[in-house]
Amino acid sequence: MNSVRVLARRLILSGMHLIRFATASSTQVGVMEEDTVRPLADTETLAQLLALPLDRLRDVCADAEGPVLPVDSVRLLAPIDRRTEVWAAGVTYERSREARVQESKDSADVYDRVYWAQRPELFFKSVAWRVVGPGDRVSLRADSEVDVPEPELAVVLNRDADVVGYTVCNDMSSRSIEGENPLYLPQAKIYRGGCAIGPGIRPAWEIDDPYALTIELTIRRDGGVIWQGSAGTAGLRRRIDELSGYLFRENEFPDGVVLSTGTSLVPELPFSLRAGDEIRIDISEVGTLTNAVMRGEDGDLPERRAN
Ligand code: DO4
Ligand code: MG
Repeated sequence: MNSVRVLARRLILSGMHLIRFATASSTQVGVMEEDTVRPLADTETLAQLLALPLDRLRDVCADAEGPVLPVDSVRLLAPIDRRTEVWAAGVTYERSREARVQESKDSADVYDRVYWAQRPELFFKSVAWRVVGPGDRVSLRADSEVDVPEPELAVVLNRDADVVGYTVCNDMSSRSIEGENPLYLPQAKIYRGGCAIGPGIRPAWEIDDPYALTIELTIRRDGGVIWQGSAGTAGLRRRIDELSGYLFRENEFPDGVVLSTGTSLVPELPFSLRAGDEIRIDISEVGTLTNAVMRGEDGDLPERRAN
């Protein structure tokens, strides 16, 4: 077992989390509390839960009973499956606006305009099967020169657009490709190993104030810390219901959706991630997501899941 996975397991949090996990014989959905996991009987996928009304989902979590597994005996998977999509909001914090204006060759004004505009920037980020889980490796594109992690609070919404919980998202980004031309955004953002989520979903009813959380990013290289920073969700320029309201306009999400709310931490240029780095994102009350970095095909690929 690699050291990142060991670390990810040790960083289990207080409070309840909805998780996907694998044992030697199966993939299951369960409730993780402290050091234990309780599989949810009759629930095969998280998507099933995101198709329920919020109060039913709450009952399912409260009624979880059955065998209790030690968390060390399971492997945590990205908390997303089936048709649940990942979307992301952009330029929702002043730091993201500033960093994009700086990296952009000729189109700095589009970032300024979208920061102030009424309509937010929302973009598709990932299908469920391509999402990297806690302890797995995220990737740098082989054709990119400047790459950063984007540590973001992600909101998990059910099919009715109710916030059911929160998780950590790493919206990996190629700054060199996006900076070349904003129309290259899908290539800068959507690629193999470009999105990590986890470790679980902290239920909405356990978070008092999503605008009072702390996000910390730590990047380790060759045994030392090469970059570290922290920021608060208080700096989010948009409200969560504003972002989800736009996302659900003219769209439906029958298996729910994960909406990442944008980055408030961007390492200064010319910093770029390298293969072998380790990225750790801590969001208070929500969780810690740790992933090692590989480049292109040079390493093990994120697991491909059929469900
Ligand atoms: O505008 C491009 C993407 C912005 C983004 O991903 C962010 O602000 O987090
Ligand atoms: Mg982002």
